[in-house]
Amino acid sequence: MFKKILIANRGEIALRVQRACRQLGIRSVVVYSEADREAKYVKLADEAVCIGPAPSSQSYLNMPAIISTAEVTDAEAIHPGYGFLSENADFAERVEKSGFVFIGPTPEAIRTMGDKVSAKQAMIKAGVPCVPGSEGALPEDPKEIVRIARAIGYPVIIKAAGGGGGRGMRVVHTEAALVHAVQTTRSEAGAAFGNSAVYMEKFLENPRHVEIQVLADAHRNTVWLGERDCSMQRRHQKIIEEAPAPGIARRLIEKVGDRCATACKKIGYRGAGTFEFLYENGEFYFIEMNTRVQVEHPVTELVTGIDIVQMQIRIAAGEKLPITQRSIERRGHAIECRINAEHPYTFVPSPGRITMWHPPGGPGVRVDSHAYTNYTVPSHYDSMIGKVIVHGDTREQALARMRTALSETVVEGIQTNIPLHRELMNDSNFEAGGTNIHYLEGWLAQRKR
Ligand code: MV4
Repeated sequence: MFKKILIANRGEIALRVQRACRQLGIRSVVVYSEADREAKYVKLADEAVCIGPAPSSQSYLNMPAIISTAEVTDAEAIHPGYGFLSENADFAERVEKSGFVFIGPTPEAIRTMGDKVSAKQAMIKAGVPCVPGSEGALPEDPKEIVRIARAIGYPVIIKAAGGGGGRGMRVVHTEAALVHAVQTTRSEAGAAFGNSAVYMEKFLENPRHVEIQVLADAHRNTVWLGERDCSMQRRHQKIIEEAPAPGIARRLIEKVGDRCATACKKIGYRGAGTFEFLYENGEFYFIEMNTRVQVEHPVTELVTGIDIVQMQIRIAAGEKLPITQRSIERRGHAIECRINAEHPYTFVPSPGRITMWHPPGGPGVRVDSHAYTNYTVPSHYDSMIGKVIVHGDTREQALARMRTALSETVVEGIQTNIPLHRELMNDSNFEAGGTNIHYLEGWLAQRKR
């Protein structure tokens, strides 16, 4: 096992990784920007090194600064968290070329999954069900493009190979609009991602976003840890996630989960990963694979009892997975609410000093946050300041625990989205379960203030 790990991230996930290291008896080094000097994980760190000014381009995205900090502190491995450099294949490669272990998949796997066309091709080959669409990238010939769209049937969606997470997409409803839409998406993709390749899929109108967590070790052992429903989102930012996904047949989930685990084995995947699916009319359709630990990983941890971040570290150290698929039992129901420093109605970010921070507690309640009373939320980064996660024997019990937890939570000095979560936990459609990816935006448009 490693003696020392460098944590190349900030906020709640830096604290989460620090805790996993401590529990494994590993010392950790945190790197931080000038804006994060007062953060909790910096104060709690075994070692902390300031690597640059507030803008992430000069700190959390500064590869030479991070790698040279690993060198001078004698760290053996680097955990990238989520966001920042976590899915940057060039970073993973530079980390390994410098003699450190990148806690994540191989650079090749990150690269394959980062290109959404090659990711989909790998999944089709590995037997994962995908959205019907073009075989690979679209050709230049307009006649060919029209033929492909006719075969799929309208509406179709044009997506950039270099996009993902909602960037670089365009829905097309008619043949008249098709060729122009492809051209526009191409040129936007070229400018935004340096890759003008685009592909086409059948556009699913009212799907849910359901994703499957996997773990794979370097010895070809792979498991899936169940699914998460992440449909409650606004502008591609998830705000509530839960496990299991309400109302989906267990047989079906098991079939898809097994396909994901088998696919990992076939492509030689290593580390933690997430298969993102759209779920509509009783069918799963793969869209993208994430090669990092995700914000919403705690709901899976609570229903399985498996520490995903510890597993990432143990896998990177070359250990065999200590669990088999048969040993994994999923118990009860978990819900996560992301707490953002933002106005609850306008969503305008609300950085500044937290004058009072009272996190909730009690049975089945977990809070992952780096915040504390008198902590100043910097304006330079994502507005998420923590997550409240609950677990119960049933979805009803989890909901009751979340309502109680949110009623106890006090955050003063800044605006947060806690009022929004309190309302949603009492919304009859959320209570019923199974709302789709468009539900929240519709609800917000109708909402009485
Ligand atoms: C889609 C889709 C409908 N049909 N693909 C958006 C994020 C990116 N990961 C893929 N996205 C979508 N792809 C087809 N063929 C609808 C979306 C989509 C979406 C997906 C997941 C969660 C929220 C979403 C919000 C809008 C659109």
